[in-house]
Amino acid sequence: MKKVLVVMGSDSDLPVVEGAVAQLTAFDIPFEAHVCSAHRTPDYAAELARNAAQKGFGVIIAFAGKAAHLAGVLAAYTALPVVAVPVSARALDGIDALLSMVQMPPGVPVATVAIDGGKNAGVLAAQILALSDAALFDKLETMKADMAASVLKKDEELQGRLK
Ligand code: RP5
Repeated sequence: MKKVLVVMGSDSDLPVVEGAVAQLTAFDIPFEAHVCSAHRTPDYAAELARNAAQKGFGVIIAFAGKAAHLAGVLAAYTALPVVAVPVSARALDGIDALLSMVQMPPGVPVATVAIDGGKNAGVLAAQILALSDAALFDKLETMKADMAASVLKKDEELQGRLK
């Protein structure tokens, strides 16, 4: 199976990164995680992205807050799909990072998930890898069925309480 490359702009992003890592682990998806800043270590960012495909990665997930250029810079150096996670910071609650990530120029997209949406980044990365992995696709279908069952159970309980 292809691996997922997880890149965060700072170790202060770790609480959000953990949501994605938990999801990748739950699906038994191999991954590597690195701290690498688009602004503080631009050469390292270029190196990670340039070498990712040949190192067996199939998807990159990039986490950054504030003026969040990491996902876009990684996408500039690779044809692999990049999932972008805006991380909330105190001043602007993540709107700054969200807008930085979502407004990419034509030809260089990144797939931006919700502010602090680490879990969904893990799920989306799994969905991309599942295009060529039937066993992983089955796990995703099971996850969706479990979610549906959980909502239906809550609906049933609500009906009981309202009687
Ligand atoms: C961004 O700036 C990082 O992704 C982080 O979200 C934010 C603050 O970084 P630190 O000052 O905590 O290293 O580049």
